[in-house]
Amino acid sequence: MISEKLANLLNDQVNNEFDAAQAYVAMAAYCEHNSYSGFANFYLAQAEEERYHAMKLYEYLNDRGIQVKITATSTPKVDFDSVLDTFKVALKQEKGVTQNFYDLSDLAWEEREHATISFLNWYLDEQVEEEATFETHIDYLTRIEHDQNALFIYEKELGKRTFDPNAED
Ligand code: OFO
Repeated sequence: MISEKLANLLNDQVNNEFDAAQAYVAMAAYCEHNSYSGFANFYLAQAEEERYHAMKLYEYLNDRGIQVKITATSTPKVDFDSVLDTFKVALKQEKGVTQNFYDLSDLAWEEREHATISFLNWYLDEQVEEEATFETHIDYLTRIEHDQNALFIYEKELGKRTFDPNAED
């Protein structure tokens, strides 16, 4: 049985994931506006992934007999100093999401809610991957920041990214 406290925190995370999606669309818009369509594509795929994360939580809550309450998303950051800056902001955001899942897991363990503990493990693994991805991009972009040719090639690579929900589970 999921307590009201745990259900509310899980519900908050549905909304946090939609917030993350909006933040990534805002980063895509910044990149697109500055003629970096490959980076914009990367962020649009990331936004799709965040919506998938939100809906996975949504389905879990439904399966547990809890009605999800969707709230308005918060206004994302829209001004950035550079493409590299978007990746730094993204990493910070991901670290915040990781903390959310640690808090959720702590509560699930406290309540001995074993099904929820098991469900949340997927997100904990996912967050390790997400943070590593952004850290790698920050390292590469820092290295090639002033090399327009390298930046062009790197951007084209990220322009190929697509989101495949079937590859997630
Ligand atoms: Fe949902 O993983 Fe990023 O935020």
